[in-house]
Amino acid sequence: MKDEYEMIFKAVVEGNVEGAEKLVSDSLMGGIMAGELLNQGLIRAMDEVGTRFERGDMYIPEMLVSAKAMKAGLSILRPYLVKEGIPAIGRVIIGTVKGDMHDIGKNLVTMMLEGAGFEVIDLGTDVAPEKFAEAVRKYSPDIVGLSALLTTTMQQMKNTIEAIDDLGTRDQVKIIIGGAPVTQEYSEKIGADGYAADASKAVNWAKAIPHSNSKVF
Ligand code: B1M
Repeated sequence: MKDEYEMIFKAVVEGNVEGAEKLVSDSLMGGIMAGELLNQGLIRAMDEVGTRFERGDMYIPEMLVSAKAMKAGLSILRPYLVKEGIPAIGRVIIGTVKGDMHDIGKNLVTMMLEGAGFEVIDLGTDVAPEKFAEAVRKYSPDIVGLSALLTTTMQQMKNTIEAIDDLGTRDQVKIIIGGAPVTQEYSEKIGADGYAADASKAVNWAKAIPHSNSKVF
């Protein structure tokens, strides 16, 4: 394993934003391929972050800083990945449901999915069911992710799934839901395909389903 990969891995796991950015930039200048830096450095690091989080060796604030470092490195890499034609492993549309402004968890899930190699289209917060449905029609994602933090906005997840069902292409997309008040049982009740209790589990779930919409970054 090249030293550069190890240094990038360490910078991301330790949440060293400037370090990750500089190391990725220097490695590119040194002639290392962007795809290798992505897989051997950034994605491997976020896998490690997910594993440590699941073991209880890492907590949300640290995970957020690692995700930030990964994002900083990824922003340097992105134009080179386009040039190299490295495909994203799948396309995800994500958002916090209507009436709900909480976005820290949703942003964490987004960053972890990007770190795992997914293209993520983030619709933001307070996203109406029709807006999700419109985005599904426009972008044909593999996965739709819905986040809700309030018991009062959970119902919007059901409404959103119904709006997506109405498009008539429900078999082409998988829907995952998450957020503090959400449960596996609720996910089954409203017809979602999956539930994740945290960002790391959301990534594992997303990686495990088949993806047809891989596209260049
Ligand atoms: Co509000 N808030 N908040 N809040 N807030 C909660 C959720 C609450 C539990 C606090 C409490 O009373 N104890 C409570 C909800 C009660 C309930 O419904 N049962 C509450 C309330 C009541 C409110 C307001 C109504 C308060 C008011 O104005 N009276 C109001 C609502 C505004 C609105 O949305 N319309 C409100 C406002 C706010 C702030 C704006 C101040 C701020 C949000 C800032 C922001 O997000 N930009 C805020 C915050 C910060 C919180 C708490 C303190 C923290 C939430 C958080 O960011 N956690 C929260 C109390 C708490 O949870 N302890 C609370 C960290 C984050 C990383 O975790 O979001 O759970 P979480 O995400 C996790 C998992 O859930 C999962 O992965 C993430 C990472 O592991 N996950 C997914 C999340 N989405 C996923 C999607 C997936 C998969 C996994 O697939 C797509």
